[in-house]
Amino acid sequence: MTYTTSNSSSELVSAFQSLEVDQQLALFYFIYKEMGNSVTPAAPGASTVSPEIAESLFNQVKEMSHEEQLQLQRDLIVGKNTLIAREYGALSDTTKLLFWYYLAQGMDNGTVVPMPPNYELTSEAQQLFERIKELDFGEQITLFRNIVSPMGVDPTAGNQDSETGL
Ligand code: 45D
Repeated sequence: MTYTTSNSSSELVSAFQSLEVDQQLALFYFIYKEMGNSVTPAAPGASTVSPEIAESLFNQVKEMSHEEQLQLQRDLIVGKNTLIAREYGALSDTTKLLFWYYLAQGMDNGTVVPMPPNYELTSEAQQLFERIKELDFGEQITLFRNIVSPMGVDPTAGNQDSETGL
């Protein structure tokens, strides 16, 4: 990996990972909302991003039912060994981030299961959110890459899963 991981970032990553799975999803969505239009998928300098690959993975998810879409996102977080989790695991970190960005956009345009109305963060997740808001943009990107990087299953390293046979 070519970017550096600062101590404060790894501490925030651990704090993020220690939240319950649904809280991680909810917080990540609130982060997306907070970032608003500051992210342009066509951002220059995106050397390791493969929009076509993120998009084709997203297109598979788009076809699923809302229930399956939610399960898939939970599975990615807990590292369940599924076909999509392995496809995800083969992406570069920035492409993983772009894939999450497409999911969040899908939530806003009705192709992906939306957040339940009035869903609230726990105080723990809310506190983490406040700390993330204080980071500058570059630090945020590094943090998000470090959050999405270990999700899914590394297809070159995963042990066989007796349940899925993968
Ligand atoms: O029913 O260099 C709950 C690129 C409760 C370009 C739920 C970039 C129960 C290259 C679980 C809450 C653009 C890649 C339901 C850079 C319940 C480049 C559902 C930057 C339904 C720098 C919750 C990209 C759900 C960046 C479904 C910064 C939650 C991208 C889903 C940032 C949450 C992307 C999702 C972010 C969150 C994406 C999908 C922050 C996605 C967040």
